[in-house]
Amino acid sequence: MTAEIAGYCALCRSRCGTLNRVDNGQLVSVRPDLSHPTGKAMCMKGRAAPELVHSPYRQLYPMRRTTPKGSADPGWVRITWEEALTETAEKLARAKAESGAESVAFSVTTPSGTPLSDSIDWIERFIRHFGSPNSCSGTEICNWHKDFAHAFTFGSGMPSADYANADTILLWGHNPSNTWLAQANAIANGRDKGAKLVVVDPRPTALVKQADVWLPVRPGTDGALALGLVRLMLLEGVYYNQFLRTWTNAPLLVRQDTGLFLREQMLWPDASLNRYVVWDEKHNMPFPIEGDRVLPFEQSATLRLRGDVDVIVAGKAPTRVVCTPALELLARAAAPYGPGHVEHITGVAPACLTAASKLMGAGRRIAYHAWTGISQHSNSTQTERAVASLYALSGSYDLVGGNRVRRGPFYRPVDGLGALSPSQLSKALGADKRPIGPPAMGWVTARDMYLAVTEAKPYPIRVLVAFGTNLPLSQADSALAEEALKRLEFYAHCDLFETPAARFADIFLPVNTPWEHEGIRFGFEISDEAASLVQLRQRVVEPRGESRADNDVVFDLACRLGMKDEFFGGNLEAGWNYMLEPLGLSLADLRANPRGIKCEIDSQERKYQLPHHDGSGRIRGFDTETRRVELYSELLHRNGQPAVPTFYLPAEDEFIRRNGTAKRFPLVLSSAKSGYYCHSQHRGLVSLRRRAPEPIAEIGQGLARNRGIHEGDWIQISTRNGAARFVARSGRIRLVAGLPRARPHPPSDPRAGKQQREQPDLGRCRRSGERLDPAPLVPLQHRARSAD
Ligand SMILES: Nc1nc2c(c(=O)[nH]1)N[C@H]1C(S)=C(S)[C@@H](COP(=O)(O)OP(=O)(O)OC[C@H]3O[C@@H](n4cnc5c(=O)[nH]c(N)nc54)[C@H](O)[C@@H]3O)O[C@H]1N2
Ligand SMILES: Nc1nc2c(c(=O)[nH]1)N[C@H]1C(S)=C(S)[C@@H](COP(=O)(O)OP(=O)(O)OC[C@H]3O[C@@H](n4cnc5c(=O)[nH]c(N)nc54)[C@H](O)[C@@H]3O)O[C@H]1N2
Ligand code: SF4
Ligand SMILES: [Mo]
Repeated sequence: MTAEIAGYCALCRSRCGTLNRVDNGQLVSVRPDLSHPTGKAMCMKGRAAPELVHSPYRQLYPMRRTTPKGSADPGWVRITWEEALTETAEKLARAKAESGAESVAFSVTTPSGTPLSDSIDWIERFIRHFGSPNSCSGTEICNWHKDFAHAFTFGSGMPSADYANADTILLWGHNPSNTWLAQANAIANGRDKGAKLVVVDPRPTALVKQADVWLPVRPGTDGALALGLVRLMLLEGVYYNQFLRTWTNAPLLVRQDTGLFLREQMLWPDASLNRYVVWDEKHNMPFPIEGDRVLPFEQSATLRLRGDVDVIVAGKAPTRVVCTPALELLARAAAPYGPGHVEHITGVAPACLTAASKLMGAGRRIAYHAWTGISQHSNSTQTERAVASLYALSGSYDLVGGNRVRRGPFYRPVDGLGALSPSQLSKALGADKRPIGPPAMGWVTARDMYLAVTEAKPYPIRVLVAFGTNLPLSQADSALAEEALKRLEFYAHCDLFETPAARFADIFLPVNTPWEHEGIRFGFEISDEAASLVQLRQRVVEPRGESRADNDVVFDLACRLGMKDEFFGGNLEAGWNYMLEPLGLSLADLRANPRGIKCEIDSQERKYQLPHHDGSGRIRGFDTETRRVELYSELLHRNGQPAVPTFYLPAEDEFIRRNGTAKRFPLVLSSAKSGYYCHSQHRGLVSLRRRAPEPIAEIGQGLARNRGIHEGDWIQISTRNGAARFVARSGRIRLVAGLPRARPHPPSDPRAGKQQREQPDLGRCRRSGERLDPAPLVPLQHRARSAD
């Protein structure tokens, strides 16, 4: 029997609308559903879904290890789900009772590069209601800067780029043609309508080849580049003046003695309010303003934005204090980044900088996205601040053709946010070092988690439950990752395959692909039409073996651990209906409409300028302390961080500089995704592996020449932490339209000088001293233990 079932591919953030053909219970093909708002195209990964679903390498039964951890073979023996879940629940309950819920950590794979988007809300609910503040989910690598650090400037995560209606499309360390196909499609639409394209990327990607301006930045130096652009735009006066005055904290005065905003009661102690203070140029005096009331145009036009002013601060002895408008402080932070200095640090030629700034000025609607190119570096918070401040100068936030804050569909969230008590949250690993960073939300870095396992610092992590994740491969320091996984008292791992991480598990719980279970999606992000669609993805084939959905595992474990009420008596459908209720929908409605149902969303432009519902005359503003876009962040300042964007060298460069090892490590390494795979996955799918059989290192032509490396040679790359082999590809750098020929490779660390030619250690792993023999690669997920 053949059928074609509508759905969407959940393998990555793109969530492309699909039509899935099933023949006699087998998924045989997947093709784009052109009627779906994200269904204009599909990539090879999505098309390879039949190979994933029916892969002979999948693990289909719960298993328990029988050999010591670290053994090449875990000696899996098949057990029942009942045994597996009873034991897992017991271990969690015991650790919680003896050492607190914080002694149980969770490792959660990414919803942007796996189908975990089906279950992430319920998993987070489970973790929070269980009481653990320690969830390790790659936050430090790919979402902290855009989903959270962005809020230091705008009070929200980075909103969705509306490329299709933009005047300028800015891709900053983001390559959607490989990583987010529906957005690549929207970019093509925008380009067809005349949008200009600016790409900031060290590599000549496919989109770079179409770009109007390419900024080939030296990896990790994006902060200096963004500050260079801020400087240029301020100098040339091409910023959106009225937006800066009305909607950012540019005019608010900052006390130079404390770094805090000047407040009304500092000047007039008897004032009943304690508003922020600005300087009125017309009357040459300070006056107070509220962040969430709009000044009439004539008044805001006379606010001082540049230079210092002296004010008299009240007190026992009135004191003269120098104060500076926030914009001036931003301008001073950017001042050192003249074109020559920027070129020295970043390798980007001055002409490219000028060309880019022309496409980013006021009056242009700029849609941008900045992703892993920024976030994977240790300086990403400040880089994000610099890029966000640059974006603020354009005033494009929440404009059609800019970055859109769409609200809705208004379903009931279930992620359990707020369920963790402040005292539990304060125990998050790393909270002492990064109190307003990811630990404040219960997200911890892999490194902090490893050290809590191996050194019991600051307290021991005894148990780990992993929903996917392949820590030794996807996070830094594989050796430490393996050591930590080995030392855990108990480790339960949910996955489709026996991966290098799963090989350390005590209990393996087999989950299945999105084609084997239902999934629900509230909004598809890329356009108003997509954002309003609520869709229940149908089960397309029966679950293979005894595999289950992550949601089923979570609901079952929750009930065993006394969270039955929070998990709707263990009934996922009841939980989904609870989410749907405010929309006036039920699962039955969605099942009857497999292509989804359009729901109401709020997609008005500039929602920040709408009035509050309370009739007070106040406007919504931005969700920041000053209710304005924060060019100056007092919050960061109070937490010992720079209040205006500041460029730091990435930690590795800094380490090398301090320790004088530039001679040994003269080159810069960064990372990019393959369009054929997600992270460490999919290497066992033949149609994909055939296209990209080997790990690739792209190197500049100059470097290749210097080292005598030819296209296709196997090379070894060594860092302080280890070594790995790759096939060399020396990218062909093309002329960028209308601009001087860019350098083939951004200059490596200028301090390294001619030591560039020095050969690194070849042939041995630095950590283990083990010889790395160039044996042919085998798929990572190659160990089939059980069959259907
Ligand atoms: N095919 C595929 N798609 C995916 C994924 C996948 O693994 N495979 N993963 C998903 C996930 S989890 C994520 S987070 C997203 C990530 O999506 P992207 O951010 O688009 O992913 P990357 O390719 O890692 O990085 C984007 C670009 O940053 C550039 N880059 C590297 N270093 C720097 C730098 O220092 N500065 C700048 N400006 N650019 C730099 C790289 O050359 C690359 O072209 O993709 C999602 N989609
Ligand atoms: N060198 C390098 N390292 C990187 C990156 C890079 O580009 N280069 N990217 C970084 C980024 S952006 C991220 S987000 C992280 C990702 O890091 P991880 O989250 O560790 O991602 P993967 O390596 O793809 O491993 C995902 C695991 O989840 C399993 N899996 C897939 N689907 C499901 C499912 O539905 N349920 C469950 N339970 N398991 C499932 C897969 O089989 C696989 O074993 O890696 C980071 N590390
Ligand atoms: S881009 Fe590919 S993997 Fe991602 S959702 Fe679309 S078809 Fe699936
Ligand atoms: Mo990611």
